[in-house]
Amino acid sequence: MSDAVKPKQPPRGRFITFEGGEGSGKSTQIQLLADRLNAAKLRTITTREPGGSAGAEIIRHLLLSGMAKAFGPETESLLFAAARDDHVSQVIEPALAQGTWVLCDRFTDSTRVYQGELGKVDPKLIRAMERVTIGDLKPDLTIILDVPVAIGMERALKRRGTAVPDRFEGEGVSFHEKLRDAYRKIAEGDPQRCALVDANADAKTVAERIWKALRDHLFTVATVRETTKA
Ligand code: Z5A
Repeated sequence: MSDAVKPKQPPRGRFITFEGGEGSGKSTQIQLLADRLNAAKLRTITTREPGGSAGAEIIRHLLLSGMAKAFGPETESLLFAAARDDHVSQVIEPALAQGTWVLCDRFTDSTRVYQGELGKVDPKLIRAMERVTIGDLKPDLTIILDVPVAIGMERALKRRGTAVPDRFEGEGVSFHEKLRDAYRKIAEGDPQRCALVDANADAKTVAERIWKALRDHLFTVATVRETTKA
């Protein structure tokens, strides 16, 4: 087929991940950002980890019910990796290839923090699993929502009501403090990819902070040209 009649490939979508501790407001903010991007005519989907594809949702149940906890953090890491592998190949990559923006609630940084920093899984194993599951796929931007632990736990408790805490919600204050520190360290170490956003404010204010971070990181002159051509 000559170049003149080849169907035009849309520009690849952008991949934005959201990270942070419990109750930091990821799900709330992902939805607000998706609404804003869709309104700007940028086709956008939201998804989550663990889960996001049929196979990965089954593994999510295994992990969050606590059934896998007895096997230790290495095995839990392998299960998170298996879920990610399915999610990336079935949902994330096809959407990006079609020019859709993908907003994902948690991704590889969660494994680095929860299983790596807190579970003490060898970083070499974490990196090896990343090579297998995501290859060269790297988020264009990672929003890390930062909130004091007491506030995050209070929000999560309020939302949970009388329901039983899941595998990770059952952890204590010091676990969540270490988590927060680990996320701040990731943001500090990779400022090109990560934006640390102060999430200790009302949802609308946090959404504006995220929009600013997105503009600063992604909407360079080249990106605006590329997306308006699509
Ligand atoms: N995990 C892992 O260990 N390794 C991995 O590789 C991956 C994950 C991928 C998934 O839990 C667990 O899996 C997670 C890490 C582990 N464990 N924890 N904890 P999940 O998907 O069930 O939940 P989560 O990711 O932790 O998110 P969350 O606790 O559900 O919260 P959130 O999404 O960050 O927040 P939210 O649902 O938007 O808001 C929580 C409540 O606060 C809700 O009532 C809101 O209305 C309220 N809210 C939100 N924003 C505000 C503001 N700005 N002000 C006041 N109130 C607010």
